[in-house]
Parts: sequence; structure tokens; C-alpha cells
Amino acid sequence: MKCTVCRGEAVIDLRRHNANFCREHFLRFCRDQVAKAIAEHRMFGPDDRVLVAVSGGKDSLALWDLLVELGYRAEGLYIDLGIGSYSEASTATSVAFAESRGLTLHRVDLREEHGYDIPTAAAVTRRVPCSSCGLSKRHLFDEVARTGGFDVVATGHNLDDEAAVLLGNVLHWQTEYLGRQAPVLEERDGFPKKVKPLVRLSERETAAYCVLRGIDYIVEECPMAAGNRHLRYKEALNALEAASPGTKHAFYFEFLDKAADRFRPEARASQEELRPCTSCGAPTTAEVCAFCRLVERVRGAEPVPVEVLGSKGRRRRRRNGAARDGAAAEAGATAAAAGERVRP
Ligand code: Q46
Ligand code: ZN
Ligand code: ZN
Repeated sequence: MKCTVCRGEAVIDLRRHNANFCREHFLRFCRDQVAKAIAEHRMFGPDDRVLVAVSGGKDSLALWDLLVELGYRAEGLYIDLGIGSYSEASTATSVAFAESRGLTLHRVDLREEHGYDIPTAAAVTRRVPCSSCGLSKRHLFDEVARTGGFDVVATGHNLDDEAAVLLGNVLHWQTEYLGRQAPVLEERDGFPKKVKPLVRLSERETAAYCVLRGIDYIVEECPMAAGNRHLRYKEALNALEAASPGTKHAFYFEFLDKAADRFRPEARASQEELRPCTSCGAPTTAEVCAFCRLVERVRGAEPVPVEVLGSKGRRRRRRNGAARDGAAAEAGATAAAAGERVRP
């Protein structure tokens, strides 16, 4: 297999681009795709301070590395969610990455700083973990961006993530979410601008990027993600992509080009007026924001181990006929995956 650019030995084939690349030209391809996404969608400029949402996984570390390689002023934010050994491994990986490159990593520990962790919040609220997790992450990214003087928050959502979210939104005709699905969410009433510079790269490409750059990332998936519909949508799209390379790219980018605008009025109409939370000052539609209400409810509760939650969650879902939790899981995970805000 020869590199399409230099005819040297290729290390990866990209069927949707009908190309093979050697290490050097694949890394350049990744940088070009990210640079193109940033320019085309006017994500940020060379003087902007970018806050990268870091999880220790391949996408967020590849994103941080790529932004630094492209010369941007990017610092990381890692949130310790307290999800057992998964969070321990994520913390170690994120810290090691930042230290090895001399980069600034901001850290928030949910239990130390806010008195709860995600498994406990899920048990106390009797909602699926992704619901309180997505809410907590969005609030803390916004807060650190605001207090730290960052111009924009960048998340590691890739083409597979965005295409899967789009498929979910289309299958259920979530027109309000369709109107908000974009690689850029502009700053609004105290919420920082949010961008997804990896939208032109697939999951396989970000993983290959990490391997070729020697980036050590956690392969383990969050144990709380098991069974969510988002993963099934990815599998379905992978089957279509295998049969017809380029399907995911066309599905997502043609949606942006030809259909997204049609849903914008609906998304705008659903935007309610915002005012500062009387407790923390974050923009909210209520008197006290959803994050402060969550903290109030779960702070100091007896910690619930991940394993216990897993079995309880499954029992509860069976008893309730799956409906309510299934929908909540999907909304939480989908919004978390899309980096979007859902109203509480
Ligand atoms: S970390 Fe949190 Fe994800 Fe785990 S609990 Fe759900 S939202 S799956 S991106
Ligand atoms: Zn080459
Ligand atoms: Zn608040």
C-alpha cells in the first residue's frame, strides 16, 4: 500500500477519501482537516484563548495536540466525575499528557469541590448517570471559561459522534435539537462560544492520530455509557459506511448545507429568556440554575459505588418498562455528546 502523496509506505487507508497515507502525510491530513473546520466554521482566531474539554480519551487529547501543533493558545480542563477506576485512569492519563508537553491543565474534582460524584448523583436523583453528568460538565466548562477569560470552549466531538447525534435527532424528529446541531454554538447571554474542531475527522482517524503521535489515551469507555442508543446509532452508521464509504460525511455535512437552517427558527423560538442564577450567577431560565439545584440535592450524600448503581439502575429500568430512563439517557448522552445545552 503506497502513500497517495509521496508513494512511500502507507500506514493507513482512508476509503472515504480514496487515499492512503504514510505517517507524515496522515498527520498533515489531520492538521489540514482541523484547520479547514476552524476556518470554514469561523471557530476562533490565532489570538483567542481556547479551553479544551479534556477527558483522557483519544478525541480530546488528539484535539488538544492538534490545536497546539497548529499554533493555537489552548489550555485543558479536566473534570473528575468520580466514576470509580474509569475516572482514576482518565485523571492519570490527562495529567500525564499535559505534563509531558508542558501544557496547562485546569482541574475540577466534583467530590472535593462540590460534594458529590456522578454515580451518587444518579442514585439520589434516580435518573440515568448521563443526565447529571452532562449537566455538571456543561455548567463547569461554562464557568471555567467565564471566570478564566477564555474566548471559546472546544470539545472533541468527531464526525462519528455528530453523525450519530444527527441520526438520533432525525429518527425521533427532534426539530428543536436539529436546529441547534452545528459545529459552532455562538456565545449567548453569558454562555461561552462552543466549537467542535474534529467534525471532519472520524473516530478511527483520531485513534490513528494518537497512535502515530505516541499519545497515550484511555481506551476504556465510561462504564455508565453501556446500552445507550447513541452507541447503537454509531454501529448502524458504521455498517452503512462499510458498504458505502463517505456516507457519514455526506449525511452530516449535507445536513449542514441543505437542511440545518430550516430548523433554526424552531430552535430560536424555544430559547427562553435568561437571567443570572441567584446562587452562582450562571445564566438560567429559573431563579436557581439546574446545577445549583442538583448540588443542593446531592451534596454530602453517602457515596454510591459504580457497581451498585449499575445493578440498581438495571433493576429499576426493568420495573419501569424502560421508557422514562431510556429517554432521559438518550437526551443526556446525546446532548453531552453534542456539547449542547438541554433545558432541565
Ligand atoms: S462520562 Fe458522563 Fe459520558 Fe459517562 S456518565 Fe454518561 S455523560 S457516558 S460522555
Ligand atoms: Zn506520504
Ligand atoms: Zn447556579
